[in-house]
Amino acid sequence: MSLRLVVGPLNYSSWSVRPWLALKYSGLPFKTHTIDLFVDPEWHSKVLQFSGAGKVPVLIDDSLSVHESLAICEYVNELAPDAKLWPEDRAQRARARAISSEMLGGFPYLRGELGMNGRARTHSFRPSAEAQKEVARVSEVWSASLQSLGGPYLFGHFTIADCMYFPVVSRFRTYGVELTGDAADYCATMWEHPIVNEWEKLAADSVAIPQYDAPFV
Ligand SMILES: N[C@@H](CCC(=O)N[C@@H](CS)C(=O)NCC(=O)O)C(=O)O
Repeated sequence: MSLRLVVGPLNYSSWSVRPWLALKYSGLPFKTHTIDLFVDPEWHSKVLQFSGAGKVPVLIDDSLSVHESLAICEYVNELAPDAKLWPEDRAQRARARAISSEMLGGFPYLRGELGMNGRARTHSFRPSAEAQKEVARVSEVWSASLQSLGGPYLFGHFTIADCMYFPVVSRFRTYGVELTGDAADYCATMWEHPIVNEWEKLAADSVAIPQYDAPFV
């Protein structure tokens, strides 16, 4: 086994951050290969060398190439079952998969209006009514899980569901989204996780993508 995770700049590439967190948490040795999306003139052809889908992340394991963030997290879970990246209880596992899939396919306004930019901050951002509804839905999803299992992570211990929702935690900080109760506590817990702290350092060193920084200057 020789794992290489192909990612975009981790400050911005929310889909890349998700399996990066899962891999880090798994304890499996892996290398990170960053392609400077939108900055490197060859970025698109470089991504295509790893996946015909033309998007990152991609996990390379010897001759195998796995694209799609959630599929990569599933593969990591199979390689490192001891990390228990999914809850052990079947019903909880079903719910963790459901809310992870909801993240993958949903929240278009949140994703569109609150682009991920881990090191940027603004307090003047006003989300649309649609984005506000999605923020409320995220809080509801978090609260239901935290109330059911008592936290501090969505399913008690850290799982793929936390990896899938972390970019939203980061967006809420970037855009000054005010949270209360369970949602606020959950975000505080995530910001204390050592792997999240490691991501913050990498995000700080990411290449700058001017069009993604423009709303903050
Ligand atoms: N559903 C995919 C989404 C991947 C995706 O959209 N990645 C972005 C970077 S965060 C990308 O490669 N963008 C380049 C492009 O769309 O050309 C996943 O979960 O991995």
